[in-house]
Amino acid sequence: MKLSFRWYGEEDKVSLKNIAQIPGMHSIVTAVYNVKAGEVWSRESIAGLKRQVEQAGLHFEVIESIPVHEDIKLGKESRDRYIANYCENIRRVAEAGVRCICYNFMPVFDWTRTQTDHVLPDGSTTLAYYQEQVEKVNPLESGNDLTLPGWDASYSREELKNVVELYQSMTEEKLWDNLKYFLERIIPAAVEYNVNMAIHEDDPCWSIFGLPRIITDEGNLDRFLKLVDVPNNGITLCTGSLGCSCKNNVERMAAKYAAMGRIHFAHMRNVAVLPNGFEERAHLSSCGSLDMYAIMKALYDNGFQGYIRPDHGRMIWGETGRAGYGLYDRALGATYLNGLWEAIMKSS
Ligand SMILES: [Mn+2]
Repeated sequence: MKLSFRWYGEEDKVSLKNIAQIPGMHSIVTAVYNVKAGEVWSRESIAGLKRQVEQAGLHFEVIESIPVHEDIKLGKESRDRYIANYCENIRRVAEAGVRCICYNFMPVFDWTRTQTDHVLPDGSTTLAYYQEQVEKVNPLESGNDLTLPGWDASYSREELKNVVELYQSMTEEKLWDNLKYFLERIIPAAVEYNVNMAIHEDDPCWSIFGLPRIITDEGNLDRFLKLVDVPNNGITLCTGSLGCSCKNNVERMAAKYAAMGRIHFAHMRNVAVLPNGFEERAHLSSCGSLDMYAIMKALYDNGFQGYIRPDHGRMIWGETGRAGYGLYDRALGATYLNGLWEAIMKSS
């Protein structure tokens, strides 16, 4: 495995220098952030990221993410232009040395939590999802001005309502059709430029506000991989996104898809599954519902050679900043993942 760490560019409070001091760190996971979804990234921006990452002694091999324009997910006629731009971005980052691209195919919302500062008993803060809070903020209900963290701030309240409404008549089957259309056009570019595409599961892995969601469980991941059945069409195994539903056996999925050579990237995060939702927890197995050792062992035993990053961390030791993406708890997570991997390797 190649240990990696997400970095939000120059605006990030966490410096590349600090990330490089985490033992065993290999790669930076980043993206060009100041370009609208669907547009082409400039070669200068990509080269600038590569230069900074390499100056810190790290590798520039993973992009998270190249966003998929909403018109592609909606299957609008304008999608062909955005798909052409997407292929051009694949080409440009590949030419800069990128080997793996994470993306998702979730309508409207990239991720949904109801709180980003839930206080745990030890005083740390974390992201959480409580069903009763979700129901209070349904954008389809007029007169509702509440928002959730993670919502795209570029949408006005009215625009958000409109785009959520557009999806109300879309079936999951139609979304599958639109995903297939997209993959059939981008995967050949990924093959040509020798890049692995790694779709991220829907987070959380169930429908909210009537939006269709399809990258949610083992049956759907099986179906996804068969849409374009080549190694470059793979997944990001996000343990927290899949593991927030008790129905998903993340360890079994890690073993199965690693054996197939289709996991190109792993997001390692522990969650506590609750009757009314879930809370993100420290990485250690005993802090949440997931057996992180068993998942790492499943990856190791099945020949996983891709990138791994500690996913979200709590805010600890007084750190402030982007919720889920502080330095300290993610660094603890990275060190824990290193320890698990070394122990698994030496005892195998
Ligand atoms: Mn993730």
